[in-house]
Amino acid sequence: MMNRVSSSEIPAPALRSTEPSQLATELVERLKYRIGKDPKVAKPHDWLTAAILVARDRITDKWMDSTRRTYATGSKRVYYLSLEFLIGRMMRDAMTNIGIMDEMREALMSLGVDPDIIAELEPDAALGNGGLGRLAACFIESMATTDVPAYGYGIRYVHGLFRQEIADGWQVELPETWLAHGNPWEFERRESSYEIGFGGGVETLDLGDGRQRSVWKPAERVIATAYDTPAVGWRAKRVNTLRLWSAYPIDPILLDAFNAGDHIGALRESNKAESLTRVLYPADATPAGQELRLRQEFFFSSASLQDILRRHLQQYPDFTSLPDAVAIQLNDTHPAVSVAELVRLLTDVHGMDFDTAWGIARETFAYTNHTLLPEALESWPVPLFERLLPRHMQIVYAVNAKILLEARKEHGYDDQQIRNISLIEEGGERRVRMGNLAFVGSHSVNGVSALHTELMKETVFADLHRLYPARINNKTNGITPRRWLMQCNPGLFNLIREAIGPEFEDDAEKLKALDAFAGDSAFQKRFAAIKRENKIRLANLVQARVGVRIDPDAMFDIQIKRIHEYKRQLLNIVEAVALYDQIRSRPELDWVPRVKLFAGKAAPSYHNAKLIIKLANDVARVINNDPAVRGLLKVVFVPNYNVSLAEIMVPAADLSEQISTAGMEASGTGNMKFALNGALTIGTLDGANVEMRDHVGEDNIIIFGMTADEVARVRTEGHDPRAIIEGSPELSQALAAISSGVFSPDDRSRFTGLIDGLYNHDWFMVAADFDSYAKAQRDVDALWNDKTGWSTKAIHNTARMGWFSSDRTIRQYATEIWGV
Ligand code: B1H
Repeated sequence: MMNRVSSSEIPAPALRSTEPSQLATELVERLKYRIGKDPKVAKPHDWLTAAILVARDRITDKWMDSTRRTYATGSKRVYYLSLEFLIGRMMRDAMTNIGIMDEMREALMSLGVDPDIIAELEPDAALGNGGLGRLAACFIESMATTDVPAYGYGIRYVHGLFRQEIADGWQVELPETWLAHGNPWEFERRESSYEIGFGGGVETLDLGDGRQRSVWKPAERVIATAYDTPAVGWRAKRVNTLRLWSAYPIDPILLDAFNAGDHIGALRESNKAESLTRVLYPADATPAGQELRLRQEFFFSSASLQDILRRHLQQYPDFTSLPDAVAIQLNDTHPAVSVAELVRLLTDVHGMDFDTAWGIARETFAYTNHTLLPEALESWPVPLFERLLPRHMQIVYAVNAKILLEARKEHGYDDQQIRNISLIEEGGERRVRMGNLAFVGSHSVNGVSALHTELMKETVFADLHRLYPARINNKTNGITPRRWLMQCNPGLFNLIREAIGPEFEDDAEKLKALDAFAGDSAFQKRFAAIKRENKIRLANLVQARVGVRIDPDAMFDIQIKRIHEYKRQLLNIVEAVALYDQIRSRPELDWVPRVKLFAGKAAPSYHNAKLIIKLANDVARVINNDPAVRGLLKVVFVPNYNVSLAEIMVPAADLSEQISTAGMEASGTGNMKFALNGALTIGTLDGANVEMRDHVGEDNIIIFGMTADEVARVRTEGHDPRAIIEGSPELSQALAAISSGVFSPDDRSRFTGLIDGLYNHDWFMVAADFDSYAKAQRDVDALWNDKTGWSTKAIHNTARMGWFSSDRTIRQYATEIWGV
């Protein structure tokens, strides 16, 4: 940092050859000098590390190039703050994007190394729970691809999302250890370390001229140290940085205590500090609400902001230019405490007055909301917030006073409206509302699908929206077509390239040209043959992991996502039970052979979600072993769902289940991955399904069930699920079977409570939507029997999903929110 040189003084890196022979030379060199192994004794793991190092060195050249370019051009920087980055494996992505994939395979093979075996050894970086974390990972790749100078900021969890095992049908959580063999992708940056405080009190300094300054005196301090991972865009146009923070103690060991014989006490502080970044909270769509979580949120927010401000001062004289040089995107409310922390840093540390600091904060931050579930809106008890972050509590109160005054004086808000927009939830335990803080502290508040954004305006943020009507906007989610087509489905990728040429590689909307082939029978055959290959690959995996044989000529009907009642895996399982009944009672009918596949993790404390996993496994055991089914229906729960497993399941799907209760899935992104890979969707008019229907056309998607408006109406007016169930013989029979223990002979009442919930309130409309869903499934069967018709629709899906590229989403963020 000290001796800054201008970019013109540094020669551009010589373009390195990508000849396999050159790569092979580099592999052996890295193996010897960086890993210290002779090729003769190197283990597959050593080769993996060597391959990553060869790729990383080439990426590093581009990385420095990108960083220099950002400095030289004075471009605005985007900071994406997220407590989750669900990255998955990095090697294939990085090598495809820098264009050395085939050459590297050849180089490894020339050295007698099987590239597929070493690729399988790379751990799946699971620093996230589900869609929100995976979206952040797609965005990081798309920001590099679209040449947006960006940094992702997050936490370097030692243990990411738990590994799921299934024991006797139940989910068991085991620790995940992605760093066990080291992480060759990252660079430790000891010099980028910051102190982070907690607790203590606030002192007021008199500055003499009538002005005062607050000084926070924290009682505890830890160090945040940066670890950087390069994020390569398509064709390596740009390489951005993912900067993850790790917590360290200020004193690694209290030597006095140690020498006095207190060996445990000597390490207590150190353990406490390091525990901050040890594990990812495994909650999804429901916040953990634990003190450690608030500490994690503040820790990474403060470290990131200190880093951003330090970088800003290297290029600018002061912070008045911050909103012109910096855009900070808050990925949900998890980093929302950043709003107060930025105000604190600007006022208390850098001497700015409060109103100016507040204005700068609001111009700099933007907030993305990812859920409307009331239980998911983060809030912290005031006593906890105040104890951990006393100065931030004062800032929250000061902001609140300002906003409430404005609302009352200028907008005539009544008491109820004031209560709704307040940063403090009153009545009962007082709590700090992080959603409201993020809203008022940002110039942009976006939803993640058109429907979700409209519902945001009508529900959670109705009164804030009236106060700031220009603030809420929509940015429909997207997925990166590199990982979710090019890399996970090379067969389909090559077929498309042959048919329409390579333009779609740089602009996914060019996939449209494939529409012309939808009715072409020769093309349909090749499209179907690739799907079949992908299904065989999945069938082999299922055989190996679950021990169930599945027929690649059956329809693969797949629901993979976190297990949650609103996502309604239960609806799918109940329908499987109803179908099972029918196949047995009407064997003369021509049933379409189907395999219903499930995968997903449940939050460890979410009782019903874990019970639903057990139900899927109990139902699977009975159906798969009943000779009367004649193999026409199989049910499979594939354990330990993660990004790598999705990369095998998504390309193998014929039918994609996107069946959430309308109004509850903010967007969904799995829905997009399946359709892009030529699956038909059966889904509700929820989240981004609505826009998918608009793009693929209503003939190419199967929509069923209540709309969001209908769900809202039924919930306020009340409905009678018992009458609905009694009016549907199929449903009654399926529920009676489950409830009475047909699938759980060892514990006949295991599912009685779960099914009673459907009779008594049916909050998620499982009973209310059942008949419509079952009918839609029989329509799907009819479509399946028309092979040509099915292929046509599948090809239209692939052709028309280009708009859902995260490159499009990022371009919209860039122009409409970030101004880059
Ligand atoms: C989404 C979350 C989420 N919405 C709290 N909210 C969490 C909430 O650990 N926590 O406390 C973690 C995650 N995740 C998902 O975001 C939505 O449910 C999806 O519909 C959406 O596609 C995805 C990305 O926008």
